[in-house]
Amino acid sequence: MAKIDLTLLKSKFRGSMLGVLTGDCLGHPYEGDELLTSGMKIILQKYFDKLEGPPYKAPAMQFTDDSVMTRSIAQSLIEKRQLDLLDIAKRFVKSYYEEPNRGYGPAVMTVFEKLRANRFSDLFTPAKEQFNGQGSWGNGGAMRITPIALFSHQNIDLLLEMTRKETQLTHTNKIGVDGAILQAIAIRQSLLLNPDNELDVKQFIDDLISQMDTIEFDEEGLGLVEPKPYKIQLSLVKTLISEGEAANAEKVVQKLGTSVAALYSVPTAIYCFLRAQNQIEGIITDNPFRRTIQYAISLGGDTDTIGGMAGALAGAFYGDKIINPAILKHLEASEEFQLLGEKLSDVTLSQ
Ligand code: F2R
Ligand code: MG
Ligand code: MG
Repeated sequence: MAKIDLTLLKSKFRGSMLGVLTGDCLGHPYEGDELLTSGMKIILQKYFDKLEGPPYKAPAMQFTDDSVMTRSIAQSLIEKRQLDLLDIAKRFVKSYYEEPNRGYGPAVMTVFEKLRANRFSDLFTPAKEQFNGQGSWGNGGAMRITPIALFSHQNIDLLLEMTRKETQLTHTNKIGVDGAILQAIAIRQSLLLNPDNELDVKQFIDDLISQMDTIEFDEEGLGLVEPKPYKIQLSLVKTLISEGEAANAEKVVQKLGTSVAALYSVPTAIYCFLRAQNQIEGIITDNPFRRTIQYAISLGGDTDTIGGMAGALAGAFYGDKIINPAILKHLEASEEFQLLGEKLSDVTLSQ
């Protein structure tokens, strides 16, 4: 991978943090919807056009749990300059009790309640107890992992360790943890590539597949029927990408999924980012960041989270200059997220 100059790297930190926020704010009104009909896609196109057009007054688009938890991790890393799980857990719980209606996952709220009840004396048992001891396989770990991936991008072993530990505060099922790892290594890859060169999409997926090959082993001897589920999903991503326009939205949703399950949303987000390297029928824009998020939303399902994860990848690849400032003006807390990206880059790059 080519060396990235410091100014560009800092822009990529800001871009990735803003990518989460943008996908979350613009995606959440559609969360839980079916795959958008062609009529709905036209309305979405006009909506994005309007956001990018001349300024108009409207209430800011609100963010949800995805951005709240991303913000908590970024704030903690900036203040503590290392992974401080107790601090992160406290921030998660504080934000949840301050604003419980930010659209949290139905089960993860129990973790926050138990952490508060045990006064943070045991950080991991509440998550381990979820779903009768199976732990959550939701995408809540992956949706918030951006600051960890940025902070630890220089050291892959540190990235894996930090991602595992932090995710296990709420998600202990291997599928939930490995989903967060896949998103983190995909952000790292995007960060380390030069956007002036055309993205080698096939190589990008092959690199992810080879890394997941070593990460996805049946470490607990659970006798999993298929021990490499993310590898399989990534192979599907590769096949769909190779099909180009022939891979229509129905097929993409059917093969990759758009649910709250990490396995059926993290590879989908990666696909959205990679697919948006080229024009997509019905999405009229020359801006690949917008195309990534608009396409992710058009697939329906967990739109805020898939939009946010895909946005994090696009922002980490292109940097924040790619994001139309007119769109950012319509988002709650966009200045705060830009600043968090800036401060996180200062802390990371001064170590
Ligand atoms: N909660 C939502 N969306 C619901 C609609 C919100 C509405 N628009 C509003 O604003 O009120 N979105 C957020 O939740 C997802 C992240 O969830 P997370 O953090 O992973 O939570 P949880 O509860 O741990 O898991 C989610 C669900 O997955 C199923 N599940 C997980 N593990 C399971 C297991 N081992 N066995 C069976 N089911 C399991 C459960 O249904 C969980 O509740 C994001 O979309 C975020 O935006
Ligand atoms: Mg959400
Ligand atoms: Mg969601």
